[in-house]
Amino acid sequence: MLIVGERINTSRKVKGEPVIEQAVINRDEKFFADLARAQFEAGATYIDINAGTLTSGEPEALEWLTQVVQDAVDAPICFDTPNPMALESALAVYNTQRGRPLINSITAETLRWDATLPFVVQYKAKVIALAMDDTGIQQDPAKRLSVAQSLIEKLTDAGVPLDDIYVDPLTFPIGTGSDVGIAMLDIIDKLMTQYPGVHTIAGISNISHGMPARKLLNQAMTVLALGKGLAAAIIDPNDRYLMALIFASEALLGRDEYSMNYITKSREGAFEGL
Ligand code: THG
Repeated sequence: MLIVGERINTSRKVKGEPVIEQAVINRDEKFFADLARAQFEAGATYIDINAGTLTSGEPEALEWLTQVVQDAVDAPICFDTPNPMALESALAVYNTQRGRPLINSITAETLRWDATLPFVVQYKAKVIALAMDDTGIQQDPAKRLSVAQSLIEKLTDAGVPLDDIYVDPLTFPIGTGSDVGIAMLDIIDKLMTQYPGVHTIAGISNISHGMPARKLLNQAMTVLALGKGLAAAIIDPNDRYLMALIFASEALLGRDEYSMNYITKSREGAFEGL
């Protein structure tokens, strides 16, 4: 499983305080170097950076975060912004030796599609396709599935290889409706069957928004989605139990030959005390 570390996100609060946002405003380099390193060492493949709460200062903030993160760790970056100007300034300073960038995300909204696609092509980026269009985010899973399908068609028509596309069915908080979890699993299932070779990704932590004991819901949702073939997850890689569950699930799902990764992690002590 491809792990996208979600912790560098200005909307994230720690004990109710917007400490991430404040650290960006303070340009606290060590804070973000440490956050990037902690996630990388815990097994994050990509480091997600999101400065979305800064609105007018977002392009400068995302550019600065790009430099700090790429100097701290040898991991590619997931550029998490709906703002093409922020994407442009961050990609312009991105060190491609860290690996191909992951653009998070493109949608079927006309303006966003037109402004984002050139960067996907220019930087040969991998891209997250979010299932929304000019009508906004649809509650109805059948509608989200059809937006996702049309995005896959549009991207491949534009020359983006299927292997570079990560479709995101959108994760709704389970508090907003009892069926949102099963709906998301169903979209993943259908996409994997209809488009062999395409990948799916999800911002798993959204599922638990507003609920008690969030980690449990995130852990359970990750395992369930893995069972449907989820290829990548935007999660907190510093949740050791979650990471252990991912290794266990992949072994059980035939995604880990001879359970080698599972056994190696165990030998390294990754599961100690769990
Ligand atoms: N899809 C895509 N990108 C995304 C999302 C998605 N990017 C943003 C978001 N959703 C994924 N990132 C987060 C980051 C933090 C949290 C949720 C999603 C979160 N954090 C807790 C909080 O703020 O209270 C803190 C959790 C903790 O660290 O303890 O909820 O869906 N493509």
